[in-house]
Amino acid sequence: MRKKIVAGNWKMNKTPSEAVELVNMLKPLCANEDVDVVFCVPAIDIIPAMEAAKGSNIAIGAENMYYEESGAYTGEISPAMLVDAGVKYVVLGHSERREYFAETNETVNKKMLKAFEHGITPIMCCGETLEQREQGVTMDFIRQQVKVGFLNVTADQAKTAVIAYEPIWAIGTGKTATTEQAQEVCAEIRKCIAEIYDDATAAAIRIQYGGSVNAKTAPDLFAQADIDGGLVGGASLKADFGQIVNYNK
Ligand code: G2H
Repeated sequence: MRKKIVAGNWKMNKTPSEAVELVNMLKPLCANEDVDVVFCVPAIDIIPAMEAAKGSNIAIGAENMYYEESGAYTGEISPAMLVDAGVKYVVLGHSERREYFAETNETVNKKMLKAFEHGITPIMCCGETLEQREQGVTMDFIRQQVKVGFLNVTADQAKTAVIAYEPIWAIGTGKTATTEQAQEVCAEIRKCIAEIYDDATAAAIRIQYGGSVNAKTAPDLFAQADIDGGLVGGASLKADFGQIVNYNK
């Protein structure tokens, strides 16, 4: 049985002091032993958020990371920096990073390999544009993202990974994919993992849905056979996140 994982993706929101306020507000609302709860926060908020989350079930994650160990890479954050700060999860290849910061399947793959090397669990994002969906190439595109993203990742590593399926047309638009659309693609992603590795790896890997998830849509989405939780943007900044985490109560 896969444990559900519900992660907030704060994106570029909340100053360090606001981060502490938000964690303190959400802490009592996010207790649910059936779910792994993660807040992926801006780099500058990691340490204060971690302090504020102490003693709770909330793990703090990063929203990005570089694939080199250290050196002349002005503005970047290394895997060792995240590990030293106590970070356990990192979002990689979010569509906003692919669109605005030139992330490619290849750079995502380098980051995936580094994350595993340092014992950080990657939450690797994939998802199609509206145009791709309408052209009927959704799965070809996502398969490519998954296959390149997981290049040289071992089966044992892949078993611990998280994939977030986020259709780009549903991100921050208020348009959630229907439960059927989300389940269909998540099942195909699991099939793709079975093809790359084996059935045991496909059965172990956790696949989230992301894209305008809210307290109303979460219960149905998370009840699907191949949806193991969600990556939540806008609604992770509000009390609603507690309801999303407690989707089964
Ligand atoms: C998709 C999601 C979080 P939102 O980007 O990764 O954001 O829930 O605001 O659509």
